[in-house]
Amino acid sequence: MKGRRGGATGDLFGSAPPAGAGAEPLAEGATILRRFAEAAAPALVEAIERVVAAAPFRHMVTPGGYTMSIAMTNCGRLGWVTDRSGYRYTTTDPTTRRPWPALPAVFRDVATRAAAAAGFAEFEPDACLINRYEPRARLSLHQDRNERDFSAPIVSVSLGLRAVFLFGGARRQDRPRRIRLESGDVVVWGGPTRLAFHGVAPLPDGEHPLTGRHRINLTFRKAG
Ligand code: MD6
Ligand code: FE
Repeated sequence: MKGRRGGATGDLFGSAPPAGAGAEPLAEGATILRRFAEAAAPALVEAIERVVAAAPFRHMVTPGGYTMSIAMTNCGRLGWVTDRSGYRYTTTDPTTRRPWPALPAVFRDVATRAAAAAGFAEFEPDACLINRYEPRARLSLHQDRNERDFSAPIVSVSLGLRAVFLFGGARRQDRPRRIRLESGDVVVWGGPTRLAFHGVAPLPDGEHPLTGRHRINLTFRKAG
């Protein structure tokens, strides 16, 4: 895929970038690691397929009664869910009534390496929310505040179709910055802007060799 990125970060295929390489500050405590997960992306997609075979994608309902345009599932000890009674983390998938599938080793590996590259050496995720966007799907501005401990970062991995990530301020009305995220880009988000409002603009149509007409986002958290 043609990108507007310059050649400054070099070819990241086949080897992990050294800590700090390609790290782009987004806000205080938030860092973009461009293409950090590009080499691991095919293995991540395979692992997603195994998770989804056990815990299928589903469109959850918000407390306000709206069905989300994003399809979601989870892996790890805890999974994020929403229904008419609210947002929360559960140990059991409400659809299958089984525990969420375990965090695949390749997931944990990418998440902990990315956290370390952004300065969070101790990150141990216990939850991974898997979001699947189809063209026109979007995520309205929200804060992530269902986790117990806001001192742990969130590691967010983008796969497949590119999206525009909206990064706002402490108040919903703050006009968000627009950040293009491409396949393999990782955002590590912690510290003072941990509670910033953020979202994803409606996904443009397209085709990606890894994911077809989808974008998949993994968000790793220490939720419990
Ligand atoms: C997404 N991400 O990129 C949605 N939240 O599909 C999020 O809502 C998000 O990327 C907290 C931290 C990083 C994120
Ligand atoms: Fe979020």
